[in-house]
Amino acid sequence: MPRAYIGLGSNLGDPRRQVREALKALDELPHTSLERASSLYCSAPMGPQDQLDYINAVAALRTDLEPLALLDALQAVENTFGRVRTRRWGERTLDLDLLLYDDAVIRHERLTVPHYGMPERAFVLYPLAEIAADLVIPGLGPLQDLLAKCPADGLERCQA
Ligand code: ROI
Repeated sequence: MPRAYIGLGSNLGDPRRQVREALKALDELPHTSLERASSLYCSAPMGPQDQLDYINAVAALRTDLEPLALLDALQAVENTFGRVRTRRWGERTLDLDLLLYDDAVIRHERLTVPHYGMPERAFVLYPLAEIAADLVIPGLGPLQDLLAKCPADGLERCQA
């Protein structure tokens, strides 16, 4: 079964609870199971600074959904959490990003895989390394090399 990595983020409502509930929702998707989940991390916002800190995590899924079907399923979960999009790079109740799908490189109008923001995003790379330290990312190289170039600036594990 293909393996997909999903980035989770939230900074509105009750972010910890939303991220935990979202992990459950991922495990309940059709033809999909949650294989691993990172700890929860607290991170300062990337983008406008006048918003609350984020809770972030990364999940590994096993799924028989094709990439675009998985994207649809992720967006449906975001919607059930009442996702509100305010401004660009603004606060959100739940963000689910399809980061990686096996070794696929996808350039589709709705979907770019590997996710374009990965190299700069400590809140993606560090949780990902917790569950997949040896990963080699198509087109980007070893995860450990990306980590070496991406300061953890303020990212903190914040379980419970
Ligand atoms: N900043 C952090 N720290 N975590 C996120 O998940 C996150 N998501 C986003 C933007 C607005 C870019 N900033 C973020 O979409």
